[in-house]
Amino acid sequence: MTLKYRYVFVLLAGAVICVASADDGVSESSRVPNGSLEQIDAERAYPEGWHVNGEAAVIVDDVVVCDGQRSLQIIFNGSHQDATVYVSVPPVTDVNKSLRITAQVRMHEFEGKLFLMAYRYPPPFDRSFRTSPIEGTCEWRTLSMDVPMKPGMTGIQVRVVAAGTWGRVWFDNVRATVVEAEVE
Ligand SMILES: [Ca+2]
Repeated sequence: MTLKYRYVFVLLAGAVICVASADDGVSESSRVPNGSLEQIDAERAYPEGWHVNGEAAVIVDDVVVCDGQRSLQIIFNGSHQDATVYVSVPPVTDVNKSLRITAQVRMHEFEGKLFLMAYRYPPPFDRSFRTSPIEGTCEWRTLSMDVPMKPGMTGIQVRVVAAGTWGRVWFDNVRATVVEAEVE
């Protein structure tokens, strides 16, 4: 191998490594573990760190994705159903900060309510945080809300909630980034 070709090889190897780390879908600044939904718990066949409640079917989708190779799809079949898909996020100790929670969502003929929700742990929960509900059909778009920190917090539970009768909902790339808290 000549020096010139070795140089090209090193460049190519570097590019492959960059692509592999970008596939993760979560930058260093996001505090949501496995927010990209890419890591699958083999025993549960479900994204690591994520849990689900409710009657609606929630499946790992490897075709319709926003980032990487996986999203979660929630399917409604005509009767009223709901699904709450949730993850625990570590808090920020600085009470002058907020966590900005964002998720990419997509809908197809969804009749119901889709929104993000968050609770500040530990209980009792003084208040909940949620985005305005959406429905209908849309390509990938961002839902976002800010959750201010308070003293003694042990974590935040971030929920993607869908309740409805018909259609399909996808979400991917759930993130929590630290921002300055707005003065209330
Ligand atoms: Ca993904």
